[in-house]
Amino acid sequence: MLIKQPSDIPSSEITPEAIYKARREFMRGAMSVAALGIGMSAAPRVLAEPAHVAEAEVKGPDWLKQQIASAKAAQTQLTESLTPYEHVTGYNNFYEFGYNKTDPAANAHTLTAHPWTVEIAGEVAKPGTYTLEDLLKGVALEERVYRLRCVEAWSMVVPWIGFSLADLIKRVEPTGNAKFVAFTTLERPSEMPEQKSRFSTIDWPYREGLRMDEAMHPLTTLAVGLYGKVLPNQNGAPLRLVVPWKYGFKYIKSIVKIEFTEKQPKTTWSMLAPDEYGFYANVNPQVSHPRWSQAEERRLPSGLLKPNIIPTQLFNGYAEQVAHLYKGMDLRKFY
Ligand SMILES: Nc1nc2c(c(=O)[nH]1)N[C@H]1C(S)=C(S)[C@@H](COP(=O)(O)O)O[C@H]1N2
Ligand SMILES: [Mo]
Repeated sequence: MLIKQPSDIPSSEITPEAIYKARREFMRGAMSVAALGIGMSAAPRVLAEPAHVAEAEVKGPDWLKQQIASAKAAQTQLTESLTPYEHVTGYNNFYEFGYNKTDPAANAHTLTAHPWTVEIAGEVAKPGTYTLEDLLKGVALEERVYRLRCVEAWSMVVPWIGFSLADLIKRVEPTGNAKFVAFTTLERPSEMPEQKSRFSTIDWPYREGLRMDEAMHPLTTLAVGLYGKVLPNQNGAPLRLVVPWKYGFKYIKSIVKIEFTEKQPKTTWSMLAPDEYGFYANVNPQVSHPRWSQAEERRLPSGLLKPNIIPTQLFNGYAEQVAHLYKGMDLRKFY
């Protein structure tokens, strides 16, 4: 995949090849811009090639499609290969639509993701019910290429389209009592078959949460798209969380409520199995899951002949950006 100006890339991401490609892309951009008679500062950033999907397949209002299509590449770009669109949208966890990896892609077409509203509640000066359009008004969307590491020890690299949760938080003005942010997924059994199941062990709706400083971190993203297109339902349309240094179960999908709280909120997986899944869920190769090691991961696409096993990195490779949030904390205790 492609990258942008070398000055935008943190030293940890730089490889000789990356520097070479960045220079080449920069020169190419500068040349085409010069040919148009525009200044150097307008050199285009390089985006992932948009998914090749039929327009009829992409569900969402025109204003959203336009806003997504005009997203710019983020300041820093990862140089690892992207996981192909078919895998990102065909191998999912979204238990509301079934427990197998292919169930969400097969079943999530029943979800009505547009129109959509999100309730902002709790310790905040501007609570209320906001439409998706309200939430995105004036927001400059970015393409952010991040690693996603599931607690089940597989991973992907996804070109999300979204914006920093911090931007939204600032707009709604949390009070001094807001210490945590709690998120809730839609509960609509008529469209989410597992919510009707009498055998489900999950206490719906799906819930997640972050500490306020984690929520305000610039890497913490609200995504509305991927691969240059509106977020497919199986990936959590129309709005889902992305917290790249944490395990995938923190990336709550199809969010209908964001609540600012004084106390640490209850979260779905830690309610279900508190010894196995914690509130923090920071990716950590040294802290094993009670039933398996977290030292390595299977990077998708992965097959029997080419399992593509790679070492897992502390904070999923984002330690330089986030380790300070946990200074002095015992990461074994607060898993
Ligand atoms: N509402 C809801 N959000 C969810 C889940 C879920 O079952 N329901 N699964 C989580 C898990 S375990 C992972 S790994 C990611 C997967 O995101 P993806 O399917 O877009 O890769 O979504 C997370 N968000
Ligand atoms: Mo996961």
